[in-house]
This record gives sequence, C-alpha cells and structure tokens, in this order.
Amino acid sequence: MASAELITASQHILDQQRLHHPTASGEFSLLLSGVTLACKMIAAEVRRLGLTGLPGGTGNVNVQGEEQQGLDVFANNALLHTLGHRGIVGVLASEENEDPIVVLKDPKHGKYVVIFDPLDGSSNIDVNVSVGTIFSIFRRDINNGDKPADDVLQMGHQQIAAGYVLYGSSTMLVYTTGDGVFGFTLDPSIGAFVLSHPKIKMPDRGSTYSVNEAYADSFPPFCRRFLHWVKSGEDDIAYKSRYIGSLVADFHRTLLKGGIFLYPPTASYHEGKLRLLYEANPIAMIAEQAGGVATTGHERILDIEPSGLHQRTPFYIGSAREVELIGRFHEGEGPG
Ligand code: AHM
Ligand code: MG
Repeated sequence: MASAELITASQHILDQQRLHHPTASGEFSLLLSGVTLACKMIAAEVRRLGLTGLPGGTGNVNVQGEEQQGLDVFANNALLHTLGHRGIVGVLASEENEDPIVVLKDPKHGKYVVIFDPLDGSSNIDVNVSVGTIFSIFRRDINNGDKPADDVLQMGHQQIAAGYVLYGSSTMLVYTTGDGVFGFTLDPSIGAFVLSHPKIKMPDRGSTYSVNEAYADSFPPFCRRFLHWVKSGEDDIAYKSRYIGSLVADFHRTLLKGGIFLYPPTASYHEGKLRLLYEANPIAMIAEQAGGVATTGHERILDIEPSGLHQRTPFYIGSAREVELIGRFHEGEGPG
C-alpha cells in the first residue's frame, strides 16, 4: 500500500473535526480514540479465544437475564476503563449494567454520553462466529441538571456519532459523525485501523432478507405476508436468506450488499428482542447516513422517545426499497 494513501482512524477523526468543527477542542477525537483502543483490546482477546479459554459462561446473569460470557465482562470493563478515565465522558451506559454510570456530574467537564453494547452476539462466542461492539454518542443534555443519568434518554436523531466494530474474518470499525459512513480495517501488523471503505453507500435495493424464521409463526401478520411475498418469486429479484444471529455481522452484510434485516415482535419478545439505545439507534444512524432506512415497521427508529435504558424495539433495517416495502405491508397494502 502506498504510504500516502494510509489514513488511520485517529487521523481521519481529527481531519473530520478540523473540517467540520475547526474550533473544536479535540476532546471528541480523544473520546473516539478511547473507543478504538478498547476495541483493539477486545479484538486481541477474541483472536486468542481458543487458546485462553476465556469463553464460556461465568455463571453470572446480566440485567437482561442472560448468562454473561467471560468475554462480555472483559469487553465491558475495557470500554468502561478507556472511556471513564479521559475526563471528557460524563455518563456511560452499557448493556451489561443495569443503570447508567455517572462519571463526571458537571456537564461542563464530562460533556459526552456514551452508550454501548460491549459484545453483541455473545451467544456466538463459543463457536467462532463473528461478534461486535456497538456504540452511540450524545452530548449531555444540560437541562437534566440534577439527573445526569437521564442524559441517556435522548432520541436517536440527537446522536452526534455512532459506530460498531465487527470482529469477523478481519476486524473492522464502521462509524459516522453525521457526514457519511467510513469503514476501517484493523491492520494487525501495525495495530491501527486503516481507512478501507470511504463514504459507504448502502445499495438502494438488495436480494437478501435476514431474519430468524424459526419464530415466524408468532411474527405480526404483516411481517408474515412480507416474508411470504419475498419467497413467492413475484418480484423481479430472486431473494435469498442469510442469518448469522449476530446483529453487527448481519447488519454489516446488509450495509455493503443491500437487502433487509428484520427482528419483529415474537412470542418471547413482544417488543422485539433488540435494544433501542445501544443496538437499534446506533445501527439506524449508520444505515441512514449510508442512504438506508430503519423503522419499527411504521415509525423511524431515530424518532422514538426513549423511556428506559434497556427498552426493546421491533427493528426493520436495510435498503430503502425493502424497508419501505415492509412499511406498505404494515399499512395493509401489498408491493404494488
Ligand atoms: P445479545 O446482545 O445478547 O448478544 O443479543 C442480541 C443478538 C443480536 O446480535 C442478534 O441480532 C440477535 O440477538 C439474535 O437473536 P436470536 O438468537 O433470537 O435470533
Ligand atoms: Mg447485543
């Protein structure tokens, strides 16, 4: 690779800041470098998994009632540590902690809120399937005064940045600060995320649908009708199905190749399984920034007023054409 072409994530973040916020203090860049540092630590552990024996249940159960995996705990601690000690983050919140953690009460110092899912798809750890880290960043809400923990309850469209790291066949960082989506691949030989996917655009339509069809009998009728239609052969696209069971991996494929990912309400999860604040919102911001769409079937994900840190939402995300189609099925119309 020609050295002039090598742009690292830290360089890119600084360049973006200089371009769009020339008077910025550099604190935001410092924050994002905390995220990338933690994710490099997590990537290193993921790569060593088969050797170190970290995977497997810890016997503890998290706030979702799910058994915590050893790597879940490692990933959570890595993010809490790298973000909690930089003097810029006021509030941290994680899938693994019941309540937000107020690091710096005064919003003048701790300007930012970071919400994350430290290790998404962790039920796949033991079988060497891709997992990911998802993060969402807000500015503190200065109106919350005495209740800084409520700063996490902002609408998705107020996010100032969002991203994920996919620990797949390579490790990739994908992030947006509201000016397009950029992808970086970790070069393990130099320990840096290198720009590999500038200005990612999601195809306007795609040929893949991604859903856990084992639960189809309990999906809402409009969703069953949509699935019936994609399999009917009536469209000019021959749809195929792909489902990994790791949101970051299933979304990453959808981002690059197009199509739709669905997690509708089911008999076990009446609001769908995925969490609004640290799964749906950040992934939805990336989708929209890449030209895609993310809804609950009828409402834009980024416009949902949150009421709780761990609340769930139905989630339909992907190419504009397929997600708009599911909206039409929701309204009782067909593809026509
Ligand atoms: P997790 O945060 O506990 O790992 O759960 C979220 C994961 C997502 O990555 C994935 O999309 C979904 O759960 C898969 O659920 P299911 O096994 O019901 O298909
Ligand atoms: Mg998760």
